[in-house]
Amino acid sequence: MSDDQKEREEKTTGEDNSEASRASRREFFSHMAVMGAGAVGAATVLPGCDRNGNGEERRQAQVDYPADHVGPGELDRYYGFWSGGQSGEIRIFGVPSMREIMRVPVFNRDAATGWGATDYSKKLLGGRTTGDTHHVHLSYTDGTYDGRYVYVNDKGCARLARVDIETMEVDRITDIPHSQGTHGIFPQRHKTGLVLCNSEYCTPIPNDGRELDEPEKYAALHTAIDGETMEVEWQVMVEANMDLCATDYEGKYSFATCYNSDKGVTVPEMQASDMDHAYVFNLEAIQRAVDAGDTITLGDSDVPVVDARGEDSEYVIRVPVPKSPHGINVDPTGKYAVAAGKLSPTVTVIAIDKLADAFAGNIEPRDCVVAEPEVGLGPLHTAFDGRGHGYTSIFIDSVVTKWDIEKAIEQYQNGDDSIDPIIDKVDVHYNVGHVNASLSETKDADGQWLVALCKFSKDRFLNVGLLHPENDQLIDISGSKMELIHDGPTYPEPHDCVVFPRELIEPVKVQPRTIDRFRMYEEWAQEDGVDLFRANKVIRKGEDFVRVYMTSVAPSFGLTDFRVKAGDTVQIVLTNLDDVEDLAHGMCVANHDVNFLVNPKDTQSQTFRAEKPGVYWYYCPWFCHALHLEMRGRMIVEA
Ligand code: RUQ
Ligand code: CUA
Repeated sequence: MSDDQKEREEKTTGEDNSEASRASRREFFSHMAVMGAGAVGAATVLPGCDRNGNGEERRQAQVDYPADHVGPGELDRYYGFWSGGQSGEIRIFGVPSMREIMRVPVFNRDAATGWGATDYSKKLLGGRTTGDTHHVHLSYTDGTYDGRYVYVNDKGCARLARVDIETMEVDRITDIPHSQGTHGIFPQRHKTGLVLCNSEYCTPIPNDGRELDEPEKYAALHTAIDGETMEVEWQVMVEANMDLCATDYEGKYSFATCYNSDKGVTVPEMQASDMDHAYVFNLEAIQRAVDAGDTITLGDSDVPVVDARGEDSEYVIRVPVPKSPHGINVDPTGKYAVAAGKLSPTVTVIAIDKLADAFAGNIEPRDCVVAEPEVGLGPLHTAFDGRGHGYTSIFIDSVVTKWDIEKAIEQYQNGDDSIDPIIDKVDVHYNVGHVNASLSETKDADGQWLVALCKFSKDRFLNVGLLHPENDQLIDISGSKMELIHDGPTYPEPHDCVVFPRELIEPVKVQPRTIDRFRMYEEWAQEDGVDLFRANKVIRKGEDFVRVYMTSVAPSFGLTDFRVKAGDTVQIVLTNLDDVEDLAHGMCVANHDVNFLVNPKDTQSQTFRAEKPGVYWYYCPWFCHALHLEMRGRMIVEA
């Protein structure tokens, strides 16, 4: 292996593909086989048939593995967390293989896990079954990811959810008062801290039937949610819409792009003016106002609100930027915030250390702009490599533009057109939205991989009908020229992603029962005088409500049958006693639309009506054992 190849290999999969680590993974699989789950791994490839469809020729040609090759049994060097857009979920990818490894249901109804149907998920979701996840961010300590939480927004219903990384399960969902189209979110980076959330849409506030036809009076809110408690701490009311969000590295400021400073309600109105704004929020001043009670409340919400509509103030200043800005991204040094023009071919670089002077009134907000390089038609988002370069996604041109931040500043200051900050452009396929690079949004940006989330795949994949997949492309940015490495079809529509080395998080393999969900089950068990790990019984809780406690150990349930009466509401509480990693069971009740997953040492529950007398088999839907099909029992519904 040449040095070059070795370096590639290390960057691709890290050191952990040592014989020892592969051996330990082998042990796990042989353990599964001993348990009787061997059938799971019995792949069937018919003789003479290559699954790639190209036969021996292709196998021979594959001697030179490409840079993103992560071989069978090898692990990716990086994790990627993708938002799932209209699917309402989060997806976990491996980078550079770009394999989708897992999905985390968030605002959606997920049939595989029962999310959205189980009792606790229903309680978190408040009866809603759809979502639109746009931005995923991890919690921070000292400017980098601390591996505790993932935050994700729902643009559809103005919510912020938090995923507990230890168990990869949503543990909190917070409704944002008086907000519509909650879009940009960003956690504070010195320490999370607050998670700031923007309302993209302006409405009457409170939105109770007043000012229906007076859009000039509509307003929007910049909301701060405590990343630990997930409580809404405060809101700042501004006069116009807010799109993307960012925070600095010191906890002083948050940012929002405003693409519709005219407050239009039709498309032509929304793009009328040549200059819009980047709002800068002074978090210390806002906190002082909140502490001093210098706030109002709105409608039925008791969240303190700072009214900062209209003029620049100690709370917010408006930096003029051209035209209809979309993304705003802070570079890994924490010195610059870069707003992308969308309808202008430029990005605007704002020097964060000048903002204090602008807040003090010593300079104009526009004086904080230190560069405005021309990057292409339709710039949307900018990622960074930690070596002084920005990588801006260009929607209309379908390219990613790599540019030099300091050169752009020099060009702007000297008005010198002989200085060209543009280093490279690479075609992407097609119409790229977000780009994000490994650790780009932390002070540790490592400049290895860039992911381009393309909104259209057109001809890049097999034709699958009316709806085409998105195309998530991987670009190697470790050299001076960008290199497109991989096309990846994804189910609609990931908006954003974060990519970080796998060492930064450490999910568990057996349910530690630490999140809030278990408080609910403990309360029930106490109320009913049972031990969740032993109980296999039916407890009648009222005229027509029964709670059925059950345990599971492969390949049986603790109850071979249970009896209820027709018309009963039945709540099945299933505790999985198995503690072998990935030995999941589940509960599916025939013809009753009940189906949920129970991981090792987990408890889950679902509630349904048993309408008609008869015998209904319940069974385990997760392939858990050689006798998996026998893992079933009868629900007997008496007349
Ligand atoms: S957005 S394609 Cu929802 Cu982040 Cu820019
Ligand atoms: Cu338990 Cu299948």
